[in-house]
Amino acid sequence: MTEIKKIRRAAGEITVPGDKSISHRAVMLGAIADGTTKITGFLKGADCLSTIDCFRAMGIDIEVTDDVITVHGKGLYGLKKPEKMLYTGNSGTTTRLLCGLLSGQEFDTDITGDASICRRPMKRVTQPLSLMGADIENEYCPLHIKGRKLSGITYDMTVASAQVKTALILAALYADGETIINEIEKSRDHTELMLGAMGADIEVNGLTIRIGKTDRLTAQDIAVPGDISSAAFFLVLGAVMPDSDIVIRNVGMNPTRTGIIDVLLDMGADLEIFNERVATGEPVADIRVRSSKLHGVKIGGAIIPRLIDELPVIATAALFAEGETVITDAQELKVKETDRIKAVTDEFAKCGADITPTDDGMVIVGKKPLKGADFKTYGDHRMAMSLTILAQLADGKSTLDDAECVSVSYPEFFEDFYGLDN
Ligand code: SPQ
Repeated sequence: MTEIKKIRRAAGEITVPGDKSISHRAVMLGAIADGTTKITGFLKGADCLSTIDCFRAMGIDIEVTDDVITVHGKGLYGLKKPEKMLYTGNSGTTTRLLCGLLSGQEFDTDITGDASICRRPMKRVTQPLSLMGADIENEYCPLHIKGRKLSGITYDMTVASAQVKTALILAALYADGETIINEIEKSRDHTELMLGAMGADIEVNGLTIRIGKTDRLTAQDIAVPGDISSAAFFLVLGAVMPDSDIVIRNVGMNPTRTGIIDVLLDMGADLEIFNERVATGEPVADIRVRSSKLHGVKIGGAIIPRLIDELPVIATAALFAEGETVITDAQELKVKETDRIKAVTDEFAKCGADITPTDDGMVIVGKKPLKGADFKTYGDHRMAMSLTILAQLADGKSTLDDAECVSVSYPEFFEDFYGLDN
């Protein structure tokens, strides 16, 4: 149990660690590109380190120094059969993207992860991949992937998921003919951007992606921007804590990820976005946030995939907003590291919050008096960080059962957090 210490005010400057989604993709695509990929700003969180381990186990030489990750790519057909089962830790992204990438290889692979990964549904990737000819045993980890010849398909997605989309895109690189994917809502598009820059045969037109069989990817150096999903905790902290003023540097502003900004502005947050620029094809900016008077909002529809990972911390902001916040269309929260609808509502209710779970989201009535509590994270990094912010404005002492789980996406979270106390 770790006590969550309270800070007096949140003020100063921070640079959040690299984007998790982009870091995974940089290693994966670097491994199957021809040439050397130098990655700066890489997130050395547990999930991305699991991706590195998996590719090393498939014969890819990856050097890790303080500042740079160097991936010595072996081309599209250069991976070798791992000697033992690949272990993806807590990372849904690693597990699901590997399903797509490994379906079309000339060898079989076994994959598993931790207890949380073994509970997360894999049918959402194995089922559409099977339409391309993939042969993956089991709907939950451990999975056995039999390398097969794949054929292109036209696939209408049934869920707004970048992991499903990317698994299909990676398989399509190896498939005969063309693959067309129609998304139902736009999800994060880092794979499409990176593959385009590496010379893949890929075209995006609104919600439709076309991928042709690709002979060669050309390695590119990649500067990973700061993760907006990590910046989200400080955006909410700055908005809800009295007398705060935080500048967050180098935040990735890809429009498929900026739903948190739209919602906070809609809630009345005092945000300033400046120094806008582009780094390796991804928009980046600095953001200043100051104490704000928030009010409740409705969040649902097409914005949900653009902020799905930020919903626990958006729910935290709603606790301090005047009136009601209603979150709908977010049933995907149930299949994350834990069921985030249940985890958020159960834990927030412990401290007296007025919060009601629904089948596809939650309803929160803000400005209720909150008291500290002994919180459970369910091993979920985003729960741990959201609860740390909630605890700042709750009366009395709060603890976390597993503060260490922040290392999945933000190993230095507590250092950065307490560093703002001045
Ligand atoms: O990798 P993992 O464990 O699935 O991580 C999460 C997170 O909160 O960090 C989800 F639990 O992020 C996913 C995100 O929810 C990362 C991701 C990606 O990099 O493609 C896509 C989203 O998942 P999905 O299921 O909507 O495709």
